[in-house]
Amino acid sequence: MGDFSLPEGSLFLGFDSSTQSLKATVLDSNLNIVTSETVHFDSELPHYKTKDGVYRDSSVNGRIVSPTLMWVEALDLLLLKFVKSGLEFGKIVAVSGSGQQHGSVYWKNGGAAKLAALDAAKPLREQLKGVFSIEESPIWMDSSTTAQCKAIEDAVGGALELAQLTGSRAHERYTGPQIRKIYETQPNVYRETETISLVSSFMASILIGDYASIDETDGAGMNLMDVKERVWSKIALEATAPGLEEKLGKLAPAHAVAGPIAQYFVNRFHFNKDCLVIQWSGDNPNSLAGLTINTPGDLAISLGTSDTVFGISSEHVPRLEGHVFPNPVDTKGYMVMLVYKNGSLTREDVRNRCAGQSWDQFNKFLETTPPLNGGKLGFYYKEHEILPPLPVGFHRYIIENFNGKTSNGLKERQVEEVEEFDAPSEVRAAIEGNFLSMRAHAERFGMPSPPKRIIATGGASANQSILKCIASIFGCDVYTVQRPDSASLGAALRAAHGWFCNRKGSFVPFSGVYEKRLNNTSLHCKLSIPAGDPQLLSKYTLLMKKRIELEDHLVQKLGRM
Ligand code: ADP
Ligand code: XUL
Repeated sequence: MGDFSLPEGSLFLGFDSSTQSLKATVLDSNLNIVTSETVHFDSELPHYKTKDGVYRDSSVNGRIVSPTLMWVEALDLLLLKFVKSGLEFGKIVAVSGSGQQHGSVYWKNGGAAKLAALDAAKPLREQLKGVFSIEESPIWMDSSTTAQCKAIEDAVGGALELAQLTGSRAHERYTGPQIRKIYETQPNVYRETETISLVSSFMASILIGDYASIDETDGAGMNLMDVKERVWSKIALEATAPGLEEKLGKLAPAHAVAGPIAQYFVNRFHFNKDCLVIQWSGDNPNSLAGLTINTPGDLAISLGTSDTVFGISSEHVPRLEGHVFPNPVDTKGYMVMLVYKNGSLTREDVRNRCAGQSWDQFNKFLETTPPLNGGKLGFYYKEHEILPPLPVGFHRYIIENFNGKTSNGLKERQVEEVEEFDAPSEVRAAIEGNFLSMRAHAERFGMPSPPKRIIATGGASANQSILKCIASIFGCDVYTVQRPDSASLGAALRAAHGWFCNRKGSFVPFSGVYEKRLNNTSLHCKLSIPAGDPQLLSKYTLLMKKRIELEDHLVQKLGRM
């Protein structure tokens, strides 16, 4: 296995540039968390006037963007916070990061020259103002590209063909359809764009003072990459926009060095000039790394702005639902994932409407309502949902006399659509709905059922009442890690991994980096909630089937694709 010791006294820095905030975690050479910081966009950078870190454009159906410069200013601010807290920048030997997936940045002609000439006397924001051909980056919440998705799928021979080739059918938030829309609607802007970055490679570009490659894992979230070969797909590129390969640059594996840290950061923050920037990747892939998921039976559930379920797989089976990416810490395997747009923000909406804006009250309702909710099922789409592809809207049903007894056929049960539930039932319907849907789609996607265990992460994984519902509905133990931000932790771990690979001159197994240190507090997964009662599980199985029937019916009536 070789020597996996990290230099004594060294530090590893991992960022997470996500929808609502920029976070960072610093690990020491034993992979213990030394410090962390967050910049919350709405409250700490209020002059951008974002809500939840984004602009929802009411004039264009489904257009959701974020001001690109806000991400830059957040980096200025976060590094200043580290200066104030006395972080010894000179000890950081490698940096990496996570970006919200699919979001894209458009550099105007001349952008590279600006990046190379950053002046350490000035903040980044001042210097990067005006370098983007589009100032508002489309992000993963955007759903304005249905026409482009259809055109791309048609051009490559259908949705399943595109999934076979790139790992996913066309999705509105994916970068390829977003680029095609820009090419179609703003051809001049497309023409004057020198380089297109993902959020991940954008942030890495600032750190190296040059355009960083897109990494092979986050690159799979574009509908542009051949997921088996890990190269740009000529067919997909042609189906998207002319002259695109040139604007995307080369792909690089996630463990590769993007470049040495730019002189700007050496002069302004006293980083060591030998500090390496390891390729950034997507937030979900880095969470997979941060949770050290390496067993096919383990599933991770991330409850952040989006809700995601993911695990690993040794093969690529193309499907219309869900996504396949290259595993960011394995040169051959895959990562499989399902994504829900109505995650924390939709739960917050239910909390605000029904529980006086208080998680405590929300949890009280969860604890005092019975599992199965007396057959009350809800579908809450505050945003256009991805899975299933349904528009904004709330739908509530009661399955009469539902007691979950297996002897009665479901078909005989009466289902009534209702306008509202009482507040406690609404809270339970929202949470049970989240996880019944996740379980049904995960099973349909071929994910392990029941999973060996679930590791929960993201902001809402701090909520024990929610975790209890997950354990009952999935019928397995639920684990958590010390901190809910596995994406920045994973980025810091990948920084250490990339540093090793660079020292060795080739890929080394990721497990070598963390195996001996697994009991360290930052990596240690602890059992949070044991698997629920098996009888309750079989009742939930029946309720899940009913929910899927109702969902299929809604998709037929209202679905987008
Ligand atoms: P991101 O995907 O932007 O990184 P986070 O993982 O930081 O998001 O999660 C932020 C979300 O966590 C908030 O929108 C909030 O609703 C949710 N959250 C925080 N604490 C709780 C809690 N106790 N119960 C439920 N949700 C919570
Ligand atoms: C993944 C996705 C979201 C974003 C959130 O496909 O769209 O989970 O990565 O940051």
